[in-house]
Amino acid sequence: MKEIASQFEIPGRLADAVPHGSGHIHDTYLLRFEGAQRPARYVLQRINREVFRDPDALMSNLARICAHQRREIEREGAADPERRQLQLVASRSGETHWIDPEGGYWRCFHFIEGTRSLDAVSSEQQAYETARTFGVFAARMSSFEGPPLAVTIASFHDLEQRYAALESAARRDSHARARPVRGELDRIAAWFDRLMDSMRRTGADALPLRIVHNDCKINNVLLDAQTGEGLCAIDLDTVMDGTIAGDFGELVRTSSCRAAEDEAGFDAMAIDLELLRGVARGYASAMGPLLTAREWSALPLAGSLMAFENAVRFLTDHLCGDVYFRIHREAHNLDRFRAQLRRVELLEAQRAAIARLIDSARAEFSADRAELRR
Ligand code: ADP
Ligand code: GN1
Ligand code: MG
Repeated sequence: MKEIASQFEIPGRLADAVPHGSGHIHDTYLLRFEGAQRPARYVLQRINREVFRDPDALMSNLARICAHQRREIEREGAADPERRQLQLVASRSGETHWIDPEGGYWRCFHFIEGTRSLDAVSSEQQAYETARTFGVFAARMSSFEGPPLAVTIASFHDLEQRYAALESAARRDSHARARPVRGELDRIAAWFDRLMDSMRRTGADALPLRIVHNDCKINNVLLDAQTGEGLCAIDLDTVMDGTIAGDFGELVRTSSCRAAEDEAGFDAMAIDLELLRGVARGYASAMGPLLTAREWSALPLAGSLMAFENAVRFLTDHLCGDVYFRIHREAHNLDRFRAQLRRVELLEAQRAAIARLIDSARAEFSADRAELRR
């Protein structure tokens, strides 16, 4: 670790390096440096190259996105600008990353002090702040200029392709894991048909593209550890063209109940409408004025779509031998899958109530709100 850390422009001496966070994709370490004017902490990450096939394009996106966010934050005149966005530390040769002799891509960020990321939400205020932070991030990206961002993962939220990948994994059954989930595969097939139909009915299959975050899960936001204020959207590797349904849906999936993603406890799984009100109001407070009527109409379905997409991806990975998402115990992806499929059922049962909360947020924050209130 010392050798890798020494490739970045960091003053002082490395005191320790420990694995950090609960992300499923990269290898993330927290570094503590001593000996310069004062101790300082950094986040060192090895990019997952199985997931991100073109790390050069990814890093070029990331540098442009960080610079744009920085400019917007300065223009807004927000307090504490360096805690509101990711900041890369340059390599000794002035690059955004360092490539090790095995071809591993490493990058380093300033650690944003005095913050925390949550794996489950526990109050309406937390849901509001999380959603608002992702909303603010996307609203800032609406003024992004220059050549289009590279596509870092193709067809990232393409439900038909995700479902086809599951079917083919089940057919191949490379790890002999399909038999115990036969019944669940049938349930998934039925949900797939129903949700595709709902997508067509609500217009969620024909939404405009805009630059979105694409991975708005709750632990990809840093909240101020003291005040709870949402400060910074992180994990920017999938920021590219996408739809509002992906972002809002991921917020609903991860912040509409008190359970963590892999937890299937009956009470904690219940959809909590107070939390959902926080999500709807928080996201709309920033993005509401920019949304079209068609986008608003797609929002009530978005959470079910993202819970379903993640369920399909977790089960696919379980069947393929856990090659994509990091797991921490045996059958972890199977547990995640079961919890997410249950979430689809619970969210669909509440779709009308969710739509009412979104309508209220629309009346409060959309561009045509005066008309809607009448
Ligand atoms: P992954 O793609 O594996 O989820 P992330 O980029 O989300 O990787 O990082 C994993 C975790 O590390 C985050 O959930 C967050 O808790 C923490 N983290 C990442 N970058 C920073 C940072 N600059 N400051 C503070 N914490 C960070
Ligand atoms: C991954 O990187 P992380 O842990 O924030 C995944 C998301 C999934 C999520 C499920 C690049 O997010 O798409 O929804 O796990 N990221 C990528 O927890 O595939
Ligand atoms: Mg993450």
